[in-house]
Amino acid sequence: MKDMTRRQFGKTVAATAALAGVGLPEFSFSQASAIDRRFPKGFVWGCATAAYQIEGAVNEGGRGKTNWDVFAHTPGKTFNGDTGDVADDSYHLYKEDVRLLRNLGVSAYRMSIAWSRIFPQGSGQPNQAGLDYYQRVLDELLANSITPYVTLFHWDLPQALPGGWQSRDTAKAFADYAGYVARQLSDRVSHFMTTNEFACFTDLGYRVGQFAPGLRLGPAEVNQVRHHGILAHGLGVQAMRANAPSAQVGLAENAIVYVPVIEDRANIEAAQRATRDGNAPFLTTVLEGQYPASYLKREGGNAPRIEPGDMKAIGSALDFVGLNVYTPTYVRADESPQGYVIERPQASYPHMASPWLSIGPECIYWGVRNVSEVWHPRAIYITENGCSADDVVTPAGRIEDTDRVMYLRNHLTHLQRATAEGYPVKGYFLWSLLDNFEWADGYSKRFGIHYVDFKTEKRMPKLSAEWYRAVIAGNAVM
Ligand code: GBH
Repeated sequence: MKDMTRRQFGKTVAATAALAGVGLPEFSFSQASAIDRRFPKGFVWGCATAAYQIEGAVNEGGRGKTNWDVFAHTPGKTFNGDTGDVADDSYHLYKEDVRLLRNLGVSAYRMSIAWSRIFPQGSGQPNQAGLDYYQRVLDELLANSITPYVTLFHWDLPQALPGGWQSRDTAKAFADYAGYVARQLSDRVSHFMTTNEFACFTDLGYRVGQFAPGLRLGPAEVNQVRHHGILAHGLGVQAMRANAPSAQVGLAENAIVYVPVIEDRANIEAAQRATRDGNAPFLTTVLEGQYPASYLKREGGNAPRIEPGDMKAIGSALDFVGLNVYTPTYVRADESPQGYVIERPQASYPHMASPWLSIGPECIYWGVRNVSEVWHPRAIYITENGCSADDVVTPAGRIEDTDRVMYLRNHLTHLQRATAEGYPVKGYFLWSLLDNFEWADGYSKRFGIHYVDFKTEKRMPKLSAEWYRAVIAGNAVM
């Protein structure tokens, strides 16, 4: 088939089918594929960022210190000692960033609010300058017909809160902050996400120690931290409902995505069982309003201490579930009591520039499908998807990130399948608009579709930005 054009191939297929006595409808191959690749009308296209990763200006506008300021300034915690002190300087350059969004043609932008700009001490007195800043950013977006989707907590925790997520009071402080922001900003914002990725600000911060605050606690304490994380979300939802009854409220969660090794009934069911188990302390509990019995049994005496009202708050109904999807976890049905086994990646399994970022684009389809079939949420958004790549600027000043385009195009192909099969996925936010502070990896990993020269803060569209613009214009995989 090497020298065959697609048209010839189509004819051959049709001829073969005719020979086999199978009637094929009259169609041209290229037309059919254009139709198949389209997304539903009104599909939301956006880009995502987070406050500490882009804003900089850590000492301006009355902003209070956060756990990430402290962590990044602790020697040995981040690559090269990098910090978010300046980052993309979006605090000052936000109008330029909105211009980039506008050039892409996105209809939405997912951004986060720095809690410590609104409440420098985490609770108590709000800071008007912080609120004013976000009102300016939101007004700039709205003036450019870009709908803001706002995350309230993307890991930058006010340092002044005693004990951080080890304290139950932090969940209550979050609810006060969420309610206040909902009241103040719901004139400009109709979609809010409470928290971003429970496992990252709980397990990675308090068990693995790779993220702020860099602790390695035991299982009982870790389960309590996890409980405070989902409790913050739940109390936050309640506070937002009370203060902004018409707002759409959800969360952004990097649920583990289980991909059946073979797409047959047994393995698909295995993937669904794994979805409930593997996400037990987080998304499963949030969407079911109780910890799975198997989780409580497994944790035994280390299970979290729960107070009256906690589970009701945690299980608050949501308007949408946001999924941050990057990598697959392959699962196979087996005869074990749990009914499945997880396949670890082989040494030769391909990944993007970040070693953890295994390439398995069907994960975006299974992320949507597993969550839909297990919990039937009203709506799903892909709140993050994207990749790191070893971008270089050519002498001609271009960034030809064909590997990122490959990654993104393949994911959209599988996301389009999810929409075509009727799963309720309403939009897609590409991570990220800009290269930015990649947490423990500092500035060593670039996820942007715009290149940022961190010496000059100059932004340059990569090939992937040009590609995304075409996707949005065509509302189709391009
Ligand atoms: C998201 O996390 C975040 O929401 C976003 O802020 C971030 O910039 C983006 O993805 C890209 O990373 O080093 O092997 O221990 C995605 C989930 C969890 C993936 C932590 C990387 C570290 C793996 N991330 N994980 S490892």
